[in-house]
Amino acid sequence: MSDNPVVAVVGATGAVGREMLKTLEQRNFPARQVIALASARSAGSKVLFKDQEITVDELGKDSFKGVDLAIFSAGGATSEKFAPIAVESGCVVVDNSNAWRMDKNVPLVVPEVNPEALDGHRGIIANPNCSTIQMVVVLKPLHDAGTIKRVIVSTYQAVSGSGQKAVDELETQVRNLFSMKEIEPKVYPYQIAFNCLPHIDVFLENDYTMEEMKMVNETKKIMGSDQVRVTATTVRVPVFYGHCESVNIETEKKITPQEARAILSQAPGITVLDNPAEKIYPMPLFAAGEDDTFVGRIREDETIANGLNLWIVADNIRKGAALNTVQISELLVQKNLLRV
Ligand code: NAP
Ligand code: 12T
Repeated sequence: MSDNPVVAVVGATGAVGREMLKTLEQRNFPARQVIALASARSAGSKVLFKDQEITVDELGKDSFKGVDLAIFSAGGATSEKFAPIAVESGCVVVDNSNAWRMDKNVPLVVPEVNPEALDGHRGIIANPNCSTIQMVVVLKPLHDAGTIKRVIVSTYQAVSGSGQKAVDELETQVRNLFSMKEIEPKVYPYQIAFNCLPHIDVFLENDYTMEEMKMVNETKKIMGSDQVRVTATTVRVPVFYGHCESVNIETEKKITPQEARAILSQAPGITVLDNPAEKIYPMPLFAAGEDDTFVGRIREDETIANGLNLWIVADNIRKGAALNTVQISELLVQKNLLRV
């Protein structure tokens, strides 16, 4: 492609969509024009991009004429219906929803882990789940060093993962509790303020949640290995931005904590924060707004021969969503893959 691409952001008014516009701007993505799309609810409203107000248009079948790259962040149902329409109109789609991730014709990409998966794409590329992204960024260099056999992960996920309404709900509940008003849960089934909910996305027949099974299945697909066994418990905590994960791994070859720190310090997209004596460890409060994935509390699992425990934190809206999507888009430009 000789000209810079025309980019459409679908879901531009949402928590992820607004961060997407900010990230495209901050990283100076080479867009000839940026178009903002959302539902009829916010058609006509304005979003900011490079100090300019862009008027939001209602998403429709004709929205993608003249568009080269369509970034979707408007829910699975919207992606399911409109991503094929966008591809039909000549767009390449990078999709943030769960709709296409496990389709065998759709690459599921974390640029630090499997950029080669983009080659030969058929028009739709999927951005993985936020919890999967930050975990595989850390697992990949350790897998290359010692071959991971098994992963046990528990997550502590921020409310921003479920959209702007959930951010507002936590804030309202905290305010109401301090002024002795009634709490009325809407986004979540129970009060989230001062609580933890071991329930993210829907429950499945095996009694795991969909969020847990995304971590299991997406990790295998991105790491390109069915041999990595993963089991997950995903928990919503009353934090606004930043997901945390307690991750236990078992490897074929022993990796000492010192070796793991050295490997991870050299790996792309990772900052090691691990000095217990100085109380240095990753926390969501400090990861929020940052691009890197932070890892610390690296220590030996003393119950098995080759095991490590790790604590991984990242901004779920940035690396977990908008940043990873923009990094994929940058790779598409660099690799000249914006035409199918
Ligand atoms: P959000 O704050 O609720 O925003 C939703 C956005 O989608 C809004 O812009 C909304 O527009 C738009 N939208 C909703 N229904 C639509 C429709 N029928 N047609 C067109 N636009 C529609 O949610 P969010 O947190 O930004 O999440 C958006 C998407 O990103 C979801 O698919 C979610 O699964 C995904 N996501 C992925 C990750 C990840 O793990 N990678 C993390 C978070 C979210 P209006 O203003 O018109 O309502
Ligand atoms: N339900 O991209 O609620 O599949 O935190 C991401 C986040 C789904 C997804 C959440 C979710 C996704 C959430």
